Amino acid sequence: MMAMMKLAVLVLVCAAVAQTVADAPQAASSEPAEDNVVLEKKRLIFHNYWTVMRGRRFRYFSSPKTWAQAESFCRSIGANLASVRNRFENYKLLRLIKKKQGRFTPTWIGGSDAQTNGVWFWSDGSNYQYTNWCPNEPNNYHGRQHCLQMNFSYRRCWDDVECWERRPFICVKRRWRILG
Ligand SMILES: [Ca+2]
Ligand SMILES: [Ca+2]
Repeated sequence: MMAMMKLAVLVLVCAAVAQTVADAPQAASSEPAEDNVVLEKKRLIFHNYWTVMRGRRFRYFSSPKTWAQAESFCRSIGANLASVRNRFENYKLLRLIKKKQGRFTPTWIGGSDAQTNGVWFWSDGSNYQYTNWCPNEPNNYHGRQHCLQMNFSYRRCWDDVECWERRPFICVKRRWRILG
């Protein structure tokens, strides 16, 4: 019983200390308010370049890169190569390519089966469920096609292709990733 009481007192003391510690930084934190204004401005400027779609933001980059270079570039701005989760997103990304490029052109998105042939992943960790493969694709031609291009052929469908090919690409950001 005594031990229980001691424990209860200890818990109370710890709670009081924790509260004091929690209060302290707030009292001395007038600085971050200004930072938040700057951050908000940057967010707004940055936001204009991105197409918002159901809580995610997409951006087309026209300068051709290899798949790995493109993914690396997307990561450098806090994004990944785009995952495509459904038909609506696929359609909207095709329109985005057309709008930015002036024509339909094969474009990297974030699908890859480089780890194990035939097992596809999205580089942003999304579940790989929806697909829009062209007929007879992915064919892993010559055993060396491990990266996913969309907008292939007149059907504007998906094709697996050699990762070292250079393509324009689309990055995606989750909504909560404000900067970076
Ligand atoms: Ca493959
Ligand atoms: Ca192929």
